[in-house]
Formats: sequence, structure tokens, C-alpha cells
Amino acid sequence: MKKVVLSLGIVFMLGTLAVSQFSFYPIDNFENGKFAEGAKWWRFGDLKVEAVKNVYAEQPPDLIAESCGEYALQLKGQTNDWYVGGIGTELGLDASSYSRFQIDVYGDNIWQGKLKVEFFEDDNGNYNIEQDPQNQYEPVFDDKWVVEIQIQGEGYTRVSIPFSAFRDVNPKVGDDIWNPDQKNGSGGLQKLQLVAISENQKGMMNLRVDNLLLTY
Ligand SMILES: [Ca+2]
Ligand SMILES: [Ca+2]
Ligand SMILES: [Ca+2]
Ligand SMILES: [Ca+2]
Repeated sequence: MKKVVLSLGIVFMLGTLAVSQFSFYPIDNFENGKFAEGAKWWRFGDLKVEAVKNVYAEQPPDLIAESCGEYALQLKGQTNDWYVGGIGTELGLDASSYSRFQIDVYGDNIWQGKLKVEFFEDDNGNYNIEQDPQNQYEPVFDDKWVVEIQIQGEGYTRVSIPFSAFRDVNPKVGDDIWNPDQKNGSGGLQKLQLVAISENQKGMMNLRVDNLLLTY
């Protein structure tokens, strides 16, 4: 009986390994200790962005804080009119086999607010998101999908959002269908942006993000 339990255990372990190996697409965990502006990321608005050392208590253990490793990305800034600024990165992948976006967010006890997560997917088959500089760089031919994360107080909160919760914010632009695949010439899921919005019209923000990934 012991043997059966043991081998079941091994089968389970192998199963978990196999799944964990193929079940996510890492976007960034900032463990290289810097914000790769210009290379991997771009930045906009009045947000000060830098990779900072994680400090967390070992007792009691916090597994999510520990999974954030040595560095996280700090986003800091102030505003007189809600919007603080944001960061973005190119994805350029077929995301049809994933179903969720996951991110760890470290809040602040005084300054909270929202983090908008924006996905752009190519609908006119050219591996590109054409944006209109006359209209706040909104897409011209492609869908833009948005959710808002409410930032909590101090400590890491792990947020896992199903793609089904994202909302197409540009009806009649693109095809208004969530189709982040690379079929029929489409570039699929092209871009991700995170935009920081203050809790008060005039306010500050101070948060950290880490372990950005796509998963099942
Ligand atoms: Ca990290
Ligand atoms: Ca396009
Ligand atoms: Ca649309
Ligand atoms: Ca679409």
C-alpha cells in the first residue's frame, strides 16, 4: 500500500512539474535589478520607475512576498488630475492558450488608487498597433482591453484576472472580439500597459509590481 501511495505521489509530482513548466508565460519579474526602459519597457506620464530591493519579514513567512525574489518594480508619482503615468511592454505572442493575467502588487497604507491593465491585440493582421497621436495614442484598427485593479494597503496582494473580465474599451475599432491568437496574419497579443490612477484627484502613488505573467 505504501508503494502505491508513493508512486501516486511521484505521478502527482511529475504532473505538477509538467503543468508548471508549460502553464505560464513570464512577462517580467525584475530580478535583473533594473527597469529596462528603452529595451523592454517604455514609460509615460509622471511616473518615477525603478527596480527596488524587496524587504520582507521572514516571520511569519509570506510565500507571495518570497516569490517576488530580490527585486520588484517601484512606481511612484504625484498628480493634480487623477492620472499619474504608466509603463508598457511589447508582447507579440499568440496568447490563445492562456486565460489569465497575474501580477503581484505591493500597496501603500496612505496612497492607494488603481492600476489599469491594458492589453492591445492586433485585428488588422499586421503585427502592429497603429496609434493616433492626435487622439491620446488610442488604437486605430485594433482592440484595446482594460481592467482596473484596486490597489490595497501595504504588503503583496496577488491578483489573477481572467481574460474574460477585460472589457473592450474601443467599440467599433478592431473587431471587438477577444482573439489574441496569431491566426490569419494577426500578430495576436501585441502590447501590455499598466497605468496608475490616483485615489484622489490631487494625490500621490507609491506601489510596487512584480511577477507579471500570463497563465491558465
Ligand atoms: Ca521580483
Ligand atoms: Ca494592427
Ligand atoms: Ca474594439
Ligand atoms: Ca480582436
